[in-house]
Amino acid sequence: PIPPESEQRCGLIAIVGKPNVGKSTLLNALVGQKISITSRKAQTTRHRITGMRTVEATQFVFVDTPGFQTRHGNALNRSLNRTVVGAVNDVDLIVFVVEAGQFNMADAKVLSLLPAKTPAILLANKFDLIHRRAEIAPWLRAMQERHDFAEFVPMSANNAKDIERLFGICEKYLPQQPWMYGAEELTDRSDRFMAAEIIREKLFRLTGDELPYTSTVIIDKYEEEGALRRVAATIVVERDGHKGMIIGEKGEKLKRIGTEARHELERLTGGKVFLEIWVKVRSGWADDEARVKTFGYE
Ligand code: GDP
Ligand code: K
Ligand code: MG
Repeated sequence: PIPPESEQRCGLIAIVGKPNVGKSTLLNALVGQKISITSRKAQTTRHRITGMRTVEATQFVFVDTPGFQTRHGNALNRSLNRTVVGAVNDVDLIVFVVEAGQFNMADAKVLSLLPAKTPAILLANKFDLIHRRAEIAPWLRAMQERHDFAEFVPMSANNAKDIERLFGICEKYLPQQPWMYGAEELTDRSDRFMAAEIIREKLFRLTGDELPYTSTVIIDKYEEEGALRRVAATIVVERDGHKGMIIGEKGEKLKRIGTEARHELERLTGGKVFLEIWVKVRSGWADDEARVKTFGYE
């Protein structure tokens, strides 16, 4: 039963941190379904991704963000950083994610963006990788001197009990106000958007280190015929050499990217998917403000 509006609680929670600390893994665990793509590479998340979870009278609206980019100042990275800066303002709570026991310049840069007025939780993720837990105490003292954190949560994003506990911690920072979304909604992103993201995830996971930063995916066609989806997508890269890396010998690599993406899209939509993927070279696209915009970055 849906509680009356006067009893509903709802708030925005931004998940921020440097690349690869586990923000998107955390969002997916909180929402209970994969809505944000993940990989071992930086720059996997390039958009603000909203995921919701409604538990009894409380609706948690989580916002996953790109990792803040401190290296190259190209147009794409400037856009990613604007997304991060935009996401930390006007939220009820900030979850600042770091790897437990670690803190470097890239973490410090993100920390400096947090508005002092907004309560922030220090989430020390990947706690499963810490073998000597006693070492965490001095690290935590140093962290508390850096920022006035409202809470400290050592945990692992892939541990279900830790995720349950996190809901309880976040809840008290959310105001009493009517829900923004339906009780069953999980994300505000469309299946068309998810299709581009899923293809990009497979591309990131199946190719070498050089590629991700200079590649993106655009959807040329997304047609629905009952339960069937016809999708055509283009992977855009910056160099001819990169095109070869994606296609692979006898087209094997591109075929694998397509097959894995198709299977995941079929799970997501619950129907059959026909997927065609093309590869196109647009040299310097990530340096070109206009092109970055046309390719869907805010
Ligand atoms: P993001 O860039 O901060 O969004 O990080 P991702 O969610 O893409 O995760 C980066 C990598 O860290 C992936 O390979 C995840 O599987 C891994 N990861 C995330 N959370 C944990 C955790 O709690 N423990 C361990 N061991 N690995 C994790
Ligand atoms: K990542
Ligand atoms: Mg991410």
